[in-house]
Amino acid sequence: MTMPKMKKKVVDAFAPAAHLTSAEEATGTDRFDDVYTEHRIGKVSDIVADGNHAFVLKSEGKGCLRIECWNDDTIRFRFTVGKAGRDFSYARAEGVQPAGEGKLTEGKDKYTIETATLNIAIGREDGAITIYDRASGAILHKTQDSLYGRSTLLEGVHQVRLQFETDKKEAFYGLGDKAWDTNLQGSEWSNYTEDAFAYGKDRKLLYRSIPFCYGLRNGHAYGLFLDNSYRSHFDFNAKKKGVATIWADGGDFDYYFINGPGLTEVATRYHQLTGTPELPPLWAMGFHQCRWSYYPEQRVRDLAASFRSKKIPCDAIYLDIDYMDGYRCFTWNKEYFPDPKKMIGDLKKDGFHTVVMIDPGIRVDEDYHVYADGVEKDVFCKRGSGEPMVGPVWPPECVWPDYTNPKVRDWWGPLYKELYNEQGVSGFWNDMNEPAMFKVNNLTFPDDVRHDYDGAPTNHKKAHNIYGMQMTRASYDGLKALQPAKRPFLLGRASFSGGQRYAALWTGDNIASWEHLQIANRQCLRLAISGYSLVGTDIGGFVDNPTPEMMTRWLQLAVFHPVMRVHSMGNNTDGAAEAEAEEVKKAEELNRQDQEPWVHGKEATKHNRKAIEMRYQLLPYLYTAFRQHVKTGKPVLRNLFFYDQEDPQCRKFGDQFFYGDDLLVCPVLTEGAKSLQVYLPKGEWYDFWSGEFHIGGKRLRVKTKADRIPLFVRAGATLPTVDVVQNTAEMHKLRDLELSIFAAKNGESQLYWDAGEGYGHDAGQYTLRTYKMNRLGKKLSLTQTIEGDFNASFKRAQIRFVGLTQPPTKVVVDGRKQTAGIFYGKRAVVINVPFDFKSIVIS
Ligand code: NBV
Repeated sequence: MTMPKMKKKVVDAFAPAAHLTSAEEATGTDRFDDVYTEHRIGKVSDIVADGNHAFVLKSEGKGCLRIECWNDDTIRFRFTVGKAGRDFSYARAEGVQPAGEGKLTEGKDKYTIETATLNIAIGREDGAITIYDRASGAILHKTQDSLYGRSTLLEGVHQVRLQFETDKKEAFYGLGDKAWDTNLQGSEWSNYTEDAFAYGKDRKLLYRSIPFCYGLRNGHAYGLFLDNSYRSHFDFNAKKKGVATIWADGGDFDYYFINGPGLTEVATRYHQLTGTPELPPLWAMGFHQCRWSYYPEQRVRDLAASFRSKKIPCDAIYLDIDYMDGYRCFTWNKEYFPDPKKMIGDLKKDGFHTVVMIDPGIRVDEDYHVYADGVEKDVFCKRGSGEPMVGPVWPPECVWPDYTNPKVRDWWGPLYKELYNEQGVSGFWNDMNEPAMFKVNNLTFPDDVRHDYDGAPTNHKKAHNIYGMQMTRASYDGLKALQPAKRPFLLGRASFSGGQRYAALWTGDNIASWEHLQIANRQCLRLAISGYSLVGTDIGGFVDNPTPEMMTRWLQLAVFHPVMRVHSMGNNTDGAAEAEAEEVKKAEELNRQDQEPWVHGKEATKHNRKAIEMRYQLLPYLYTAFRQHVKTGKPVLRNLFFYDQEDPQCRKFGDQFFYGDDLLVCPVLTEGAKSLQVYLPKGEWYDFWSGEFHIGGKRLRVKTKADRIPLFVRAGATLPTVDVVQNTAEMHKLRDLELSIFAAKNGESQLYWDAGEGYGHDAGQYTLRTYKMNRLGKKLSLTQTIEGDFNASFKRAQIRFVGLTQPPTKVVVDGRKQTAGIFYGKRAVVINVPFDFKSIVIS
């Protein structure tokens, strides 16, 4: 018997909610919960050019579309419900303007805008968009009918949406801050910055909102960036098969299609739009030690002394909220820290920078100068009713500056003066700026809170996602104005696209678990390819205690995360008592153990020290990679598939990554691992530790050791390293730089070096060295070209040749035969030459 075929009911997951009635239906005198109107582009009657980079659609529908060619590969589509309002963006870097050109042609069914690389077709019938790669004719982006908007009588615009065709084989990456698997295909996410204490892998909302994703389709990569600060949602083929949907809870559907074809090209174009950070001070890339909280002063001094006596390098110590007087930002608890200036000065003499926390929640207290002055200057956020927005964070009653108001940002910056200019604090840590609020399930402000939004007042729905970013902007600009000759260092928690211009990020309140170690890496990678290269995690986990092995593995991984900071929840009770945060109290019971690199016994300390030392040895390389990011927008951390997006194996090994162009990192993320399967992509590689040569395009099982993680170097690379120092200030006294040459037929690498602080580099005070290698038979030559005038402390380069098949019999440096200063080791030949050498030829 054949069963009758059941018809599957098709539910449109994106249909208007049942309680809404359409404007067409609501024609009589009946009343409804709310009445909605749909906005589409409709029949297109004309497209009018506005200059040579922009085009405006004339159409029948209630939705308007403007298309702008920012360059040949970056196309902006701004869909508005009704006429377009002010063109304003917090995400775009200052001064970036559309500079591309498009040629418009009219066809029977469609209009076409042509750039050098893309054809953008706009359907006459409904304004649907199809983007073709001109070279191959392949479809890169095809909207499913028109862009769409929905408004209701009571809410105004409450949804703007794009649906585009996709299939199961397409991979989706990015989206900033999800702890989920690398490829987001088949999943759905929202963006609304949230205080995500002890988050899990599947937590939908985390601390940052970055509405930017990559698609990788038939080997061709593209990016989609939704420049909209409302809560946004990305459905990657989850609710509706064959379709990906991106929508936001208000505003314009203002999105950029960013063409590849390479993933790296997409990343760099995204950075052209949203900017890159400045080069951080070198100390910011050293090792940092944090805990909630180090106090009183003697404890901080003892901590610093322990680092030095145990010979574990360290550059910064952080003070969490307890350094403040009753959680009043910009004050000190004088009982714990009677003379902060003296303490900070002494720490500095010993090579430690002090970083302190500043929260946005300002204690309501008329005797507190920040509150009193803020009230007088009217800087705090207000409810829709006009009453101040008051709520609990650490103090039971707080108010929050409206950082979306330029006047408030100008008021905020100088508050750092005493800490920064007078007491010598080096850097700041902006926490709780989602903005986070205690006691309510909502975890944040209600929607009616008002914000200036830089002169276009609005409610919290629109301003929530950019609140934290604007706090870091106010802090960053303030620090810059207070000490223009210093590079600010700011560590922030909440942010939005473009926030990378102001602050480094840490991933928030993670957990000491093996799963979280993997998540930590994934989050850093995802953040890095989403615009935030200056990232790190709470090493060892914030909540709970790591096992010795976990702590070591975490440190070994974090050598390759641009921010390397240990942080833990510690056993702070005061904060929990006053704030009555139940979750904090619970977690606090689990957190009795310290998390400094020496607390897990002799053996673990040895491994931890080795990892931290390695960070310092590699700093010239890491700093160079970061400088490349600043200049080009190439992410510092890149998944393997950024190296080869055609190779499916590269997509499988999601935990491996590149730090810069030359190092391939294979972290150990599981307990008791005896070996690790790694994948070496096509190309030639050297094992960093053994010098062993490998042809890539293969899997390799590597035996793991307790004191290291597998690490490979690209053949052809010249890797700059230095001797171990105890802090970065010492690095500028070193006379020797080590250059390891990983022999190949040819190759090129760079070293960037400068004072590590200040802006001398803008006036040529830097040295950028390009090393080029060539091998022909037994003859291997290395040339160095030098740009910039920085007088580095390095006087000598120790050249280590790795991978020579036989020891050289002749060494010629700058045209002269060299006989002295050559050492034949087991794995490498070392030749000492002047730092400014021009060429070395060995044969
Ligand atoms: O200031 C205390 C903590 C801080 O240590 C942590 O790094 C932040 O992410 N802060 C959150 C508030 C604690 C909430 C549980």
